[in-house]
Amino acid sequence: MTHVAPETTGHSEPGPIKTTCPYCGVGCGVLATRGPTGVRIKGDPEHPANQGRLCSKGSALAETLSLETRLLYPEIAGRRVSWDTALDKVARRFSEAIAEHGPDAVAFYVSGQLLTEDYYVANKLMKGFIGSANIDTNSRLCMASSVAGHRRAFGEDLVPGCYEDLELADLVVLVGSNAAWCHPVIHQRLMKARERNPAARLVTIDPRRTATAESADLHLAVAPGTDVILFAGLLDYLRRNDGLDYDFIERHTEGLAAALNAARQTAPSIPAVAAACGLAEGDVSCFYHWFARTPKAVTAWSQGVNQSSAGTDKVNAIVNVHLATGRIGQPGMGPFSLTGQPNAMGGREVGGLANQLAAHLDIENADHRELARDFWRSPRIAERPGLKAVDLFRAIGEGRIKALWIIATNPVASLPDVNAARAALGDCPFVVVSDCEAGTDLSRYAHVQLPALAWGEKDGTVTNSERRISRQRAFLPAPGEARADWWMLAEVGRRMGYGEAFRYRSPDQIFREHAALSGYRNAGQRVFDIAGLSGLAAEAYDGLHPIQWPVTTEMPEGSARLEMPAMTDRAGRRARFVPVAYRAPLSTTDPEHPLILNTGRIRDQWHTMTRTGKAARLNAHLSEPYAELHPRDAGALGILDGALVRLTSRHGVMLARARVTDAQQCGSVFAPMHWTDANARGALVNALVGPACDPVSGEPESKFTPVRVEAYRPAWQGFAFSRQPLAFPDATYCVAIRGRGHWRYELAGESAPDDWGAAARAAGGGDADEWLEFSDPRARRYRCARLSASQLAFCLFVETGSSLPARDWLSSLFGDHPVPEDARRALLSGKPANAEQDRGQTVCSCFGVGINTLRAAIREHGLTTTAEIGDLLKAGRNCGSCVPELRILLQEARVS
Ligand SMILES: Nc1nc2c(c(=O)[nH]1)N[C@H]1C(S)=C(S)[C@@H](COP(=O)(O)OP(=O)(O)OC[C@H]3O[C@@H](n4cnc5c(=O)[nH]c(N)nc54)[C@H](O)[C@@H]3O)O[C@H]1N2
Ligand SMILES: Nc1nc2c(c(=O)[nH]1)N[C@H]1C(S)=C(S)[C@@H](COP(=O)(O)OP(=O)(O)OC[C@H]3O[C@@H](n4cnc5c(=O)[nH]c(N)nc54)[C@H](O)[C@@H]3O)O[C@H]1N2
Ligand code: SF4
Ligand SMILES: [Mo]
Repeated sequence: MTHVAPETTGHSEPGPIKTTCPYCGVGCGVLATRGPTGVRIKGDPEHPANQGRLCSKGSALAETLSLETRLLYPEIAGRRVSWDTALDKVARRFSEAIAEHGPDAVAFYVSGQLLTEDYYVANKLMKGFIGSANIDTNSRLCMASSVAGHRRAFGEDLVPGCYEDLELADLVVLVGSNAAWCHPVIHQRLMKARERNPAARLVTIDPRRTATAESADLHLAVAPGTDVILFAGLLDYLRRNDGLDYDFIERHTEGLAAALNAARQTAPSIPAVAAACGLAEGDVSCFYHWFARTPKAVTAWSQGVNQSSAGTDKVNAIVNVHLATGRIGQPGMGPFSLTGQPNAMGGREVGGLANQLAAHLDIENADHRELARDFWRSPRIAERPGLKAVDLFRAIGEGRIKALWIIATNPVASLPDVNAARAALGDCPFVVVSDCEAGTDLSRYAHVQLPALAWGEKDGTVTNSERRISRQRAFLPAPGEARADWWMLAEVGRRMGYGEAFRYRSPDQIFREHAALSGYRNAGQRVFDIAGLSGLAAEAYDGLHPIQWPVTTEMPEGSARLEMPAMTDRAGRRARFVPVAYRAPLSTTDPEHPLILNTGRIRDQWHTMTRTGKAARLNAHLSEPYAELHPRDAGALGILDGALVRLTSRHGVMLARARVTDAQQCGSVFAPMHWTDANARGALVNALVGPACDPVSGEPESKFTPVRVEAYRPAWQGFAFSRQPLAFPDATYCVAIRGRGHWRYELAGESAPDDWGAAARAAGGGDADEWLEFSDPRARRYRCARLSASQLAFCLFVETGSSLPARDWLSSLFGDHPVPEDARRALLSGKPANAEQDRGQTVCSCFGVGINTLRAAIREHGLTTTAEIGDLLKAGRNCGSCVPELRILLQEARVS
């Protein structure tokens, strides 16, 4: 089932709709066109964030729009009901819980993937009408440390810079950011700028040698968690080497002396910094020297900074060096937090976090509370901060939350210590889940499920990392009975007795209200002010061009940069230095858990894979949960590249495929966060991660978990391919990967069936004109294949050892064509007769170019540039996301 194409409804093909990519915080503009063969997606050349570019995920958006696994109707206890029944029930259960136990007995847990309008309504309902601040968001796991750091430094959550600054800078420092994979279009803009300005330098600070680090002039592979020392050392170095801008400091800041003192104690010398951070002295002094003598410097960061028990201190250690040098809010200069989700920034504008109010008003400030209440004409207002995500789930576990509504996020996959979160949800008396998808790991905990509009159907605004508000526009009809999130929230608000305040008919009304609140009794006190947009009529809202806040009567065109310090000066505030001292991560290794687990993202998947997992080409890049280990650690543990491993922490266990690489530092392991029970049994990384949080921001320490890694030796392992989805209930490890025309399963189990032939027929039997089988009981090896109408329909390869063939060739046989005779003969060997045909693991997902093909072409044709690779194989020529990996292959060839 797919969205109905316009032809079938008798309309002619409409022109492209301008919208915004639903993935990362870069916020790329997208042109979406519905045509007879489906939806076509292109980068919007007029959108300032991407100027026409899209990364691999954005380019594959059209492949993620199928309705096959969508939640399309409201359900209570798994049975379809009408919207009225569902909404009445939600409103009643929330009202009853509040009447009986007070407003703090209910909670919302929402998401940076909501539109600003949805987010605004959720926050207004909870803080202004229910009267509790128990609304928190997955931004707690993501941006909270940056928010807290900004508020400590600027008195408000402000990101002074813009993307152009990264291009104008002569020095860009990326801290804890794998931008080549996670903010690919920013990375591409950066790479282009370096071509224009070859003197510009890039420094990356990351324990791992990532694809981003490969493109840098200097990579500082810091010991995990030590960034505060590195930046405190930089501040002290600037002091010692006449690098401070005392004029700026005196006029616009406060607190320098204490910050300098703390810096000197934390990081007294370059050798001390180098030793504490595990770096070479020469590299530290090179970085410090470059920073000191390059006025146009931008320091951009992401989760390697935020997701730490010292995350807020890391942010302030970075902001301190920019304040000390006066490099802020000017072209090519500044501290720059890269946001994760498409509307991470918008959620902060409406106050979606439990310790904010709305429109950058402070919940701790009585005047601000009065202001919001007055504007909303609400019966009450939350008096104090609510529960932050990890505390919220702890409270649920303790039975203190009687009704919970989860919207657009999957806490049983993405929260730390998910086993505890699962137990908590299982005991919660009333759980509502709004999602676009059915059958997520979360859905089984829902008493009520509400079907939400997805990207392409929903309509509203989002704000990207550079404060740019863009429209997401619908270009598809609403499927089934799916409705907008703001509508569900408003309907529940109405049914709880707050009809007057929730009488919204369309998102433009909500946006106008949000914009008006930002300007309400503001007079320059709050830099977040978009009152200039509060008069947008529906039509103007529909046509809104991307615009950066603040937008006021004085600045109707918006503001690329926050003219800092002018902005904070005008608000009557000085920028503050925050003294920071090093605090070690909260969990420590012990002989049982000697390695540090670092977690994060891969290039072609988005979070829990509910959308990217539908696109075959995105699944080809890195298809399986993996754990990256340094060769020395792997050697000591007897772990081979490609073997299965078991990771154990104090909280849980996970299985994954080992990748042995010296890009990983000794003593640490990296595992991606994407796989969930919905597509991989036994491979959930957050089963391992503990609940330790930054004491200031409440953000979990997702990058530092002590673990043990050991070889996993199952009784059997193998893989299967099938045209239909299958179940392998006896496998302990089972990863389902959607390919083109087939499903692939990676499997392992602890007890083998007595008769593999019977087991295979039970799993993948069906109409067969041919059943090929090979079995070698002594080698404990079994292989079979089923052909139907001369096409390959199913195959299974299992054995005790791990000498299984590569999967690419078999997967290529699942097209619409009969299996050719020579391939049929080679089928059960799993390898083509001519071995050259095995492309190897996919590197370029747009054109399906594999690593073996690339290596061979580089060797045989003596290719030396990515342009030459593009000319010959097209790889890297569409979205460009694989270009950093192509460079690594060229480099590898040069070295050998
Ligand atoms: N492909 C893809 N892109 C995405 C997403 C996705 O799911 N997939 N999600 C989006 C979201 S919501 C977010 S928040 C962003 C995240 O974007 P990033 O923060 O760039 O991504 P991560 O992989 O989480 O982590 C970044 C790096 O931090 C490093 N790191 C770990 N510990 C430390 C440390 O102590 N110090 C330093 N300096 N670095 C450390 C890790 O090794 C990792 O390479 O990506 C966004 N973009
Ligand atoms: N170990 C570890 N854990 C992490 C991280 C890490 O680096 N390491 N990163 C953390 C970070 S930064 C983040 S942002 C989180 C992300 O974690 P989650 O927010 O849990 O991940 P998603 O898969 O994005 O979940 C989104 C859900 O919302 C649904 N959805 C999408 N759009 C809409 C919509 O418009 N309306 C509704 N109602 N539903 C929608 C999707 O179908 C999906 O089920 O994970 C965090 N967890
Ligand atoms: S960089 Fe990629 S994922 Fe991020 S907004 Fe742009 S196209 Fe989407
Ligand atoms: Mo995030």
